Amino acid sequence: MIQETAYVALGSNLGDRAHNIYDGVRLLIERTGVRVRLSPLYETDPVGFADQPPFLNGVAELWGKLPEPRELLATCMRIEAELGRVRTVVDGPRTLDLDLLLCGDFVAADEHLTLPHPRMHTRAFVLRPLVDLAPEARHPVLRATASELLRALESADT
Ligand code: PH2
Ligand code: MG
Ligand code: MG
Repeated sequence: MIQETAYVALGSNLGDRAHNIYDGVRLLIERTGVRVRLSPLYETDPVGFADQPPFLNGVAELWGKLPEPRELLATCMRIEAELGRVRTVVDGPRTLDLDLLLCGDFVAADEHLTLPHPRMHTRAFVLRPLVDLAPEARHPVLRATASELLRALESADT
């Protein structure tokens, strides 16, 4: 397989949030064997289901001989479960959420996997750290860079 770049969003709002995120990154490195860079982490207000604690959010860049996107998704879900995630309310509190944002130019839309992530361009808590890591990363469907998407979102908000 060729060298590829993927981006994974990390979010935590239960327990030791930074520790959960660093554990997630460590397990991503161990399980995929690729290089990982982590963005700065931001404290953010919950979007959607509002009655829950604030989140810590960041984005990881994975670079190397990546597993297939569906395998990478399965790896993310296993790591979430290992770090104690229990699914109760949709969008509710979690020890660690790992969302696949982009896998190179791969596009998918079925019941198991949607790539690019269907809400990434609407969420500042994803775009801000993505821009820190990779302002030129391109959304293969919207055909815009991460920094263009963040600018569009910020001007829509104000
Ligand atoms: N994740 C959600 C829903 N709402 N809000 C913030 N601030 N950060 C998140 O990671 C987040 C959210 C669903 O995954
Ligand atoms: Mg999520
Ligand atoms: Mg998720």
